[in-house]
Amino acid sequence: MTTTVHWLSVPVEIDRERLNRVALQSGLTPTDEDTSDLLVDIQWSTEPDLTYDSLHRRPTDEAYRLDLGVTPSEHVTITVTGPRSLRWALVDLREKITDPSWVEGRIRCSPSFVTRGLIEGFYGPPWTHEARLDMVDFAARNRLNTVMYAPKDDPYLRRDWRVPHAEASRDRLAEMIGRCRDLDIDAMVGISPGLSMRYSSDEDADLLDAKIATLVEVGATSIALLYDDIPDRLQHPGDIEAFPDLAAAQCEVANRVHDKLRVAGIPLVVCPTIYWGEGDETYISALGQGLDPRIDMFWTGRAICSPAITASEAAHFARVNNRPPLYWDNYPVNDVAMTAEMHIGAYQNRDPLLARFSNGVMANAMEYPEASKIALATISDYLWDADGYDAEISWVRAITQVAGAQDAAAMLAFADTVRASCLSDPEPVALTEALQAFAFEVEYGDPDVAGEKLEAFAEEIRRAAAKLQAPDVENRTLQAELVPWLTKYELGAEAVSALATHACSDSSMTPEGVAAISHVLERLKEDDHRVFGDVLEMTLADTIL
Ligand code: GDL
Repeated sequence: MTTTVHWLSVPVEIDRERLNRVALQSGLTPTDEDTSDLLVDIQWSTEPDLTYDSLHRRPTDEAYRLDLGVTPSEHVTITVTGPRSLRWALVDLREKITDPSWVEGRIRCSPSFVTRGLIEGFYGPPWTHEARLDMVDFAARNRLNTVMYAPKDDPYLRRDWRVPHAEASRDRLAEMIGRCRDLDIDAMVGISPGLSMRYSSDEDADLLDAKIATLVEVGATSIALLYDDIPDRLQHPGDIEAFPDLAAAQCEVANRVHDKLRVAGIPLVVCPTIYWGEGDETYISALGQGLDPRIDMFWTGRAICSPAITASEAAHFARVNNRPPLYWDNYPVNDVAMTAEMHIGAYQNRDPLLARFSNGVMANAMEYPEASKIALATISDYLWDADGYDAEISWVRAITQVAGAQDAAAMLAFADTVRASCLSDPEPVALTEALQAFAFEVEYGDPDVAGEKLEAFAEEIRRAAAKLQAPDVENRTLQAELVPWLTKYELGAEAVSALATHACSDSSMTPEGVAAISHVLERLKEDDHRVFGDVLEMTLADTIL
């Protein structure tokens, strides 16, 4: 369903053609009809209340004001301060018009965090070019302002960093960055020379400059120098002779790169080799002291994949390292040791006060772009309004946005069974409750009723699995990414059904019952995709003890 918009007035500062393009990109169709869904009056402002971010003490181009009438078609005034502010206002209006809780009145809107982004920075097959472009569109529709390109398996940026880009790769990168520019999004590109770079070598310094010059030529608006996942001590004899330690070598290279980029107005971010911990360890504090304070430092928090991030941890990092951390948050990424998990749960355990001590968060996505969007949509909600963020509400909104309204209920039921991640207890809430209620009813109530209720739950799983695996599902790309997890989910219905049939007696089980449960348990164990946490297999194993 399209939402139409009619402009009641447009200030001279705004180019109408661009305005209509931004509206379309935000999901609004401009029309000349004054019977449209939205009637919008646009105003331009330079007032400090909208152009200054007092929390981070810097100018902002992202704030806007909405004056909402009793209904959307009655009259809406948006007061904007520039291209980004206009874009976010239109995205917000597009969201609000479908929200039944539309409230009349004046709202000043501005993001909690300065940098809000996503990273293609995982190990594994990089996204396709089309998926990457689509992800930039997704970022814009969710008011994320930064996209970082740094897949570990792009040879030109890591293993073969010295080799100049082939024309086709360069063109694809330029197109992706062009899409970012068109959508008012910063395009950050990460370069990782550290697997083989000699920090003291002039020749390597020139090659690094040449590679960075290519990235700037194709339009990168910021550069990240990534020293993660490389040897954590100096190895080359020339480096050992030239520098007291790794931090000194890395600072010299980074500060030199920063000086060059500064001339072109391009900011630099550095990712340390040890990028997690307390923030005051010897290496990181040496890096923090040695890097030019205008360089941002990536930090993943207390662990590589941090279960929680608090404002006081960020404040401690900032004190020791001369700058607030820019979080590289390893969620929803599921590479390396996490490949059996599917991270489609809501973002959680990030302090609502974090924005006071950090300029931003960049979320590292999964190799599955479509499935990543679920967590990323919740992350964007948190980053825009950390105080008002409600993980459950945001999760339902995200699932509806990505899976489609038709399949949202089935997807929520499935998503409840794949909670396992660094952020969340792996146990599925609904299934755990159903199994506990079953055991109680068998022991203290009516075993037949217990069996019927659990069978009804198995049927719910069966129905949700069938809906999500059906050819007419709304998001086919998402479906394809979830295949192995959905297959196991479907098997879970069989397992729950076997319990309902054979374990609903408080006396011992029949030999057929034991055989049926053992069989389904074996099949569940053979498939290591993380679905149903531990509770299902544990319950099955307990019943045949
Ligand atoms: C890492 C890598 C990242 C990877 C992630 C999860 C950083 C800075 N680097 O160590 O590329 O996807 O862990 O495995 O996090």
